[in-house]
Amino acid sequence: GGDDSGSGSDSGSGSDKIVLGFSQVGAESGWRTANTKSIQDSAKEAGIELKFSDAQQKQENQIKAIRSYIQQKVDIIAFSPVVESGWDTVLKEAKDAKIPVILTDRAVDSTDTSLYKTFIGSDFVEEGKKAGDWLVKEYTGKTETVNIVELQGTTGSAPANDRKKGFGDVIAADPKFKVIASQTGDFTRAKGKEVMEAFLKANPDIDVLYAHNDDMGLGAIEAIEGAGKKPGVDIKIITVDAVKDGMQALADGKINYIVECSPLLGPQLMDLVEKVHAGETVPARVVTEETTFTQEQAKAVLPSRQY
Ligand code: GZL
Repeated sequence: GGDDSGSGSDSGSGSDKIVLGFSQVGAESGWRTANTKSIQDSAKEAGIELKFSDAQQKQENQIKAIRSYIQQKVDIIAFSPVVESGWDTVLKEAKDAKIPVILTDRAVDSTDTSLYKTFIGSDFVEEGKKAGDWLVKEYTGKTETVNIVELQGTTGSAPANDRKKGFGDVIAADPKFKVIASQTGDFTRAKGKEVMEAFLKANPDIDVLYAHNDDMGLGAIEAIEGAGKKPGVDIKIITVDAVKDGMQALADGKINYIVECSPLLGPQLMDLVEKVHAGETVPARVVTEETTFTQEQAKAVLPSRQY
């Protein structure tokens, strides 16, 4: 297919190799880059032939890529759905072509769970909850209003929907927490900076920023410093991911707390690919292990971080 970059570990004939077609969201963040590397390295390691495509965060490009994998008669299709809705038609085409599908990273809202074999990824509601829990603890005993602005991930994506929900459910317990502005920064630094500049212009007294990923938080830090305020001090910042640049900002005191979202799904994905290809049953849901980091913890682990 025209849009398939065809990169990956296709070394020679290897006719008995499993051929995996993977449609990636894009290259929007440090998390995504690490996720792509994990998938490519693990496919090589497992001797799986990987056909890989980058959709530049556009659903129609992912649908085109999946259709091209169906035409190429790959053994298995895996993808990270950029948004939750609009997948049933193309997933039915894969099912009719008898090509099993594995979801990674983000979920779809299809009610027909026969359309994919398993979904491996984080629990984003839990991630939002962890962010909210930290904030509640941070402001325990305080009574004055806490003005919060929120940089949401890609509109319609599972991480954006669920991180917003998890966080909102926790802070709803105390009326002093007020989300005074909430808008998408599309998981990118550039958009995060742009939206934070607008937030700062419209709201003179922001106490907290909750950003759905490190990259938007890092963009927001540039905007906060540009407005003559100290990130991590004048405005407390909570982000999600824990990629290297985010962890550095945490260690430097510009971010206050990071909820980890592991991008290293490659090894488990290849294991699931092999099992599904062999016709073995696999769990419908595989949840990734992940933790949280304070500024002190970031300083300690920074040297050993893989991404
Ligand atoms: C989460 C993943 C999100 C990351 C962002 O699993 O889908 O997309 O949190 C990335 O950094 O862009």
